Amino acid sequence: MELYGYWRSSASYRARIALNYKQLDYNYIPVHLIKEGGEQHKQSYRQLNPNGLVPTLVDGSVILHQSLAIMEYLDEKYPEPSLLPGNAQKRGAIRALSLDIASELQPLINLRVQQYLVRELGADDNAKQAWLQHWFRQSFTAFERNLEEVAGKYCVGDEFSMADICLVPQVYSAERFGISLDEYPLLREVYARLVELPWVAKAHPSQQPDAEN
Ligand SMILES: N[C@@H](CCC(=O)N[C@@H](CS)C(=O)NCC(=O)O)C(=O)O
Repeated sequence: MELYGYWRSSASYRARIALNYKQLDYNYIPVHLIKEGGEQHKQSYRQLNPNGLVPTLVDGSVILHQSLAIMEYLDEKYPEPSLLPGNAQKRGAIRALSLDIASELQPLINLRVQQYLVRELGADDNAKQAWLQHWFRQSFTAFERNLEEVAGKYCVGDEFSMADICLVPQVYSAERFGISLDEYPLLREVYARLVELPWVAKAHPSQQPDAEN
């Protein structure tokens, strides 16, 4: 399998954690999102992923974009250990928390959105930071409330799941953008537990071949 990704990309980070958790070997192919206007926009990459976003997973003749679709594909092909453990209620909660991050928060703070704010709408550093703060706060406040209902050792009960895979990279991004986590004690507690897991630690951006200082 081949995973096209970028070290600091949260969606690529999700796919890496899932692959590691399932102990699947893969070749990591870096796609630099900044250099030369962004390699994700090159024709050669867009043939694989017309959205011009990472990650993309290639598994033989299968070419898949969208990290959640990639995770569900891996889960169907390699069911153990499951990314969606538990009964229907738990699996519903896992999917809901995953989507809260992958569909509601991350798209608003994605690189291309930040670039549009700055380049097309003239946002300065303060305005861009206010944008990030606003969406992180709205999302993490709700995430904290949801964790109060469903968390155990991890996001949903005591079993590691896709929701945890979505949370870790988003907290990494929050820290990178200088977002305070003080108001989210449960989220911080779960995150601290998650980053100690070997399959999560191995997926950390700093551990990737394309990592920069
Ligand atoms: N929903 C997509 C999001 C993919 C995405 O937004 N990737 C970002 C990095 S985290 C990207 O490639 N950004 C490049 C850009 O904005 O130009 C997924 O989960 O795979």
